[in-house]
Amino acid sequence: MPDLYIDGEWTAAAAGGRRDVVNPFDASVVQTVDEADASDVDRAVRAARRAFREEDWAYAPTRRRADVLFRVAQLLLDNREDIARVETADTGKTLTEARMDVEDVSNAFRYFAEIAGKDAGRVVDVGPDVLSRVVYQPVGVCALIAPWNYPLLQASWKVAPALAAGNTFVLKPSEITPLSTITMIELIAEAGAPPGVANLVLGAGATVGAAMTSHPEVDLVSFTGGLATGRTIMAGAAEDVKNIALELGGKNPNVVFADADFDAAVDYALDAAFLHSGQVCSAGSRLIVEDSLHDRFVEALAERARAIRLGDGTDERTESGPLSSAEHRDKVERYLEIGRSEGARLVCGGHRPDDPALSRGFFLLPTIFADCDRSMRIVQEEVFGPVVTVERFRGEDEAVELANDTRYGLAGGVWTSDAGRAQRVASRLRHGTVWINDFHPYVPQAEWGGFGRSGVGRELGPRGLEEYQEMQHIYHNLTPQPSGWFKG
Ligand code: TXE
Repeated sequence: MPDLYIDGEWTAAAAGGRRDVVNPFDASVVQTVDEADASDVDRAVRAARRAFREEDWAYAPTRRRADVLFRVAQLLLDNREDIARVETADTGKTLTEARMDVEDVSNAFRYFAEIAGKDAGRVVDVGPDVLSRVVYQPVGVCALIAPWNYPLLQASWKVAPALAAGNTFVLKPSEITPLSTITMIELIAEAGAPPGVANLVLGAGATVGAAMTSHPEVDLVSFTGGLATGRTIMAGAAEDVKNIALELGGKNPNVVFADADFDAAVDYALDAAFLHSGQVCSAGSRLIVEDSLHDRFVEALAERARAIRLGDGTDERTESGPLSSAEHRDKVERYLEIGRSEGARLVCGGHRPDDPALSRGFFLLPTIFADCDRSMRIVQEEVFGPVVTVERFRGEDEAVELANDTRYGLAGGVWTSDAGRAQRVASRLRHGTVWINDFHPYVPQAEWGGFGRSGVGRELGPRGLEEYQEMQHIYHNLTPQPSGWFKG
């Protein structure tokens, strides 16, 4: 079966392009898929426009769309194991994490199905002769561009609200991790989305992605990925004044006070930094530890980091997989060099594993740099690998100052047993999500997104739906009379 999905049909790329999808565990080819070009994007966008105008979708009762989303949520669970295995082969992440991702994706579909019709807008009181309503309308045709670290999850945070609000879309997963997204589109079709509502194109960002974001028939672009690409997309969207939502990652502080529960804080600092080899937009890659606790904390963290079991994601004993691609590992290795040359002290890791069983995969050892300071690039720039930097602080004010000394602002953690301090520090952090005595959890009911250069707009929560809605004021004069403004 061909891999592009346009106007309700599975179709090959017009120019016959193909691309190998590689398993990062051993560099083997998992599958070869169709590779679109700008002409396929044009077909897909036109199909989405047609469906927006003609299909029983954009202006159908909300129930119609919610039913489709509820069905997708169930189909995802019915196919959980198969999808998780595909995601593991594509990304290298552990099966345990991939299974959790599928459940989270199902929850996102269910959440947006539940809230789709909850808020019908409001009636504005203008007096008895006027019915004045402020209502929500779909934005139109959406270009949705997802990254490779959580391919299915991040696509679903766009697809589910876009559908719930009555939009049609063209979706592009990352060229290196398209497989689980193909399955998701199959399930959306099976769940009853009309032809042209959900369209899928595969291919490179510079060609296919750029054709999507510059297409004049696209009304909204939602993108998750790197800062540099986000800037390009934002500049491109200006031409047609498209609506835009961007999630661009972070350099997320994890602040540990000396009165924190030591074992829990060490354990979560490990998760924060090394889950999915640090390829998480909210990774706690910047550890900030109170001076009096610092040495003991770093020692305990390093002992645990050295024990992380790297391996094949399908092996249930594996705790962490490889990086997603050879190119991405090259980038992270350049940062290891930068860290060393800036004078950061390498506590553990810093190179590829010696284990011959891992030699074909894109692995790097969990790495801790201590004695870091905020002027260092390794502290300021998103490395997006299994690399954590450690800084020291004395007192609450310095902790806050360091944690906010970033141009990003996606997420952060605070560890302390003093509830007052926890709340005080949390509300001073300039980050979109703050965890207290925890790290990483998110829930579909709460907005996700960043301050500063972490992006524009929010995903999840009621606001995550609003991103895909236009507000419309409908003013109805119930007793029209001549106005008499012009006398002639
Ligand atoms: O991402 P890109 P890259 C960060 C992380 C990483 C860096 C670069 O620091 O090292 O970004 O990663 C598509 N027009 N994050 O280069 O390019 C691309 O095809 C339209 C953070 O791999 O941003 C893919 O589908 N689309 C992050 C998507 O953008 C374009 C997740 C993301 O790829 C395009 C991933 C263009 N001109 C990386 N160029 C997070 N926020 O979670 C590329 N794309």
